[in-house]
Amino acid sequence: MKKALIITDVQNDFCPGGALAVAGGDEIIASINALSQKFDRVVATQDWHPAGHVSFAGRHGRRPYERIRIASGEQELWPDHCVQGTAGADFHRDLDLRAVSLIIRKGIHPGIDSYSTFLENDRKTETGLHYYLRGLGIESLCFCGLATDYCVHYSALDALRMGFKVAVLLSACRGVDVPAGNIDRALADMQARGIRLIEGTADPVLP
Ligand code: VGL
Ligand code: ZN
Repeated sequence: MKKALIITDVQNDFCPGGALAVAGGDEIIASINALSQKFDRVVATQDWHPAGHVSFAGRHGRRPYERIRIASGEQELWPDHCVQGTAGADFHRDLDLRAVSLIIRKGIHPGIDSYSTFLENDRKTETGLHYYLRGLGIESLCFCGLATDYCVHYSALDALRMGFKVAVLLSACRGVDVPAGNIDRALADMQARGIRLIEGTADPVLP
């Protein structure tokens, strides 16, 4: 069975010192780099927002981490992050991109956020990633990267809905954990739905 590694949002803004820093976000890079050779394809994703994006608290005169209702539903508000073309949106410099054949950029529309790297939060706008993977005959996906409880969680769920076998490599992920307990809730949800949660990355037994 052909399998792909999906490296999620290992960008400066999600690493220590970044605008939306995830604790230990940079600690996972070495294990991600070591994983790439074990897959038929490696895809990297990038959160890639226009300035003034709908997920930015400042645009609504609110504070980061509040929640509001917008056209597409409930929206968490974040500090400005991963603005297109800025250093914060760049991949972390230590991430080895040599094996990456495709980079998917998501959250590119001013009025729609996107946690999933398949379907944006309006649940209609496609990134096109599943056509690529399907077209290559890939059936099994492994997720790693940032953040466990947002982009990894939502992407893994969509992958499952689209009929892929799905695993999440926990030691190669870190989460935001906002609100508190969010990582544990995300893990329980993924497990309950049949997503394989894998602890070590040394020699993962993939689905
Ligand atoms: C993400 C919050 C806002 C993520 C992206 O990559 O998990 N989280 N934008
Ligand atoms: Zn974002």
